[in-house]
Amino acid sequence: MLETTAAPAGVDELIASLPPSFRWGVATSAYQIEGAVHEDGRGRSIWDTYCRVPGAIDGGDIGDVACDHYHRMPDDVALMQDLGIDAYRFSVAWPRVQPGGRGGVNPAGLAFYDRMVDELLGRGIDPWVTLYHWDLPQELEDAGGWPVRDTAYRFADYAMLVFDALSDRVHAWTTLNEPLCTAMLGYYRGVQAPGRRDFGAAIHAVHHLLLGHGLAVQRMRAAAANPVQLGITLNTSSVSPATGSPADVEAARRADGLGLRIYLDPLVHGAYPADVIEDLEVRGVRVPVQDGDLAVISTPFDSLGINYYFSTLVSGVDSTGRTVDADGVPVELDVRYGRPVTAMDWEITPDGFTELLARIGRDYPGIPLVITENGAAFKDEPDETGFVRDDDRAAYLAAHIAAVARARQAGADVRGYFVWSFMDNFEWSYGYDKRFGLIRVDYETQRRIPKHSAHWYRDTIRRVRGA
Ligand code: IFM
Repeated sequence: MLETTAAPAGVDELIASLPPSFRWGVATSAYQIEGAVHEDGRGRSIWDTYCRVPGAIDGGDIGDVACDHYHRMPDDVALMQDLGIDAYRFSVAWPRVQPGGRGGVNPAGLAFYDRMVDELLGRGIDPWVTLYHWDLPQELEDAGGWPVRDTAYRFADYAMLVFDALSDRVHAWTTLNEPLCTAMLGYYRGVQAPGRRDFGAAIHAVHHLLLGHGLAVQRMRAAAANPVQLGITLNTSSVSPATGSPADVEAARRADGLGLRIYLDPLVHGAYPADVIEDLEVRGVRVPVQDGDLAVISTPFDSLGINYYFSTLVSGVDSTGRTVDADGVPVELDVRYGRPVTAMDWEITPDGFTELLARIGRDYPGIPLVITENGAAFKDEPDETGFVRDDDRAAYLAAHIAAVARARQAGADVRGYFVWSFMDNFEWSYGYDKRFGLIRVDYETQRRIPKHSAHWYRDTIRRVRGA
């Protein structure tokens, strides 16, 4: 927990320095809030399957009901309006719109998002659509999932079903949320759906995710009848070596390569980084690039979404002094800074956020940035009315928004900020125990109760706007 609730000197001034044009929002994703997994023809996703693997999710939780947002959407949008946000970032559930991941559209599933867009616009909130936030149709996983090239083409087809239906009213489009999690946590570490543990498959997934992004951007751009903002969202952290030793410096280089540059270099520069390719060769893995792929992947896009939670210190030496583990894999260990942590046990490192944004601005210039997620889980303790006095969350948000303002002063072109998350929700393999919301959800009754941080966020937006 944070040791103090008082904002460090300068935080308020930094936040107040953000311009009136800065966009403020909140974010969620479909599987984490919607529930209604069997309704209106929705197909099965890899998360429906994964949640039923014994031991995969803390407490055996599943997303079948989640926040019941599918049935409560208009009330939830009304609560968003109370926050005074400009924009709401949500994801579309692929298996709702195209149940088996291929073929025609499921009109009943698409209608939910159509209604939501109208509801948002009616309340003066700009809809920001993310097309893929991890809920791959199970049938596509059965056919090989993201490690298989065909999935990239299936994704572009699905993207067009949604784009054709909503782009008359939606201008902000994100293809993928956090491809690193899909590839590395889903196909290598096995801690997210589909729960596989195959490093080579994960690297193939990286390439096919990027290819799917590029194909979708090309087709959306060609079809756009109105001005659109097309982008992708990456989760990133600022990586530093634990010490100046060559082993630690090398480990930090490798972590940065697989954490950030393997995505941004092909997206922006049209090539995978040479050192990453060498690291992969050492591990017997090749990126499955075919002729023309890199031109597709580096199709220009308009906005880069950054999701930031913490920075990392890395060591290349394990506790026994080895630099390579028993499987021949170079050691890469996270080391503590010794900072206070959130309920996720993530260290609170807003300074790393400034460094990261300034560095992205320098190494990948000319691309507007938007913070598409930032926020924190804390051990919320509601009073007898259900109200949560979450000074810790408000302090976390203040420190990180100030870090964004500092990065802007250092030259990073950051244009907006979305809190993760609008409301408490299903935190993947951690289940419902980890609460990130501005709004408390009482899962017994589905009652929504704005926390102190929700009031703080609303007041902050007002202050910056000078309203
Ligand atoms: O809840 C997730 C979200 O789905 C993706 N980004 C990180 C969040 C917190 O872990």
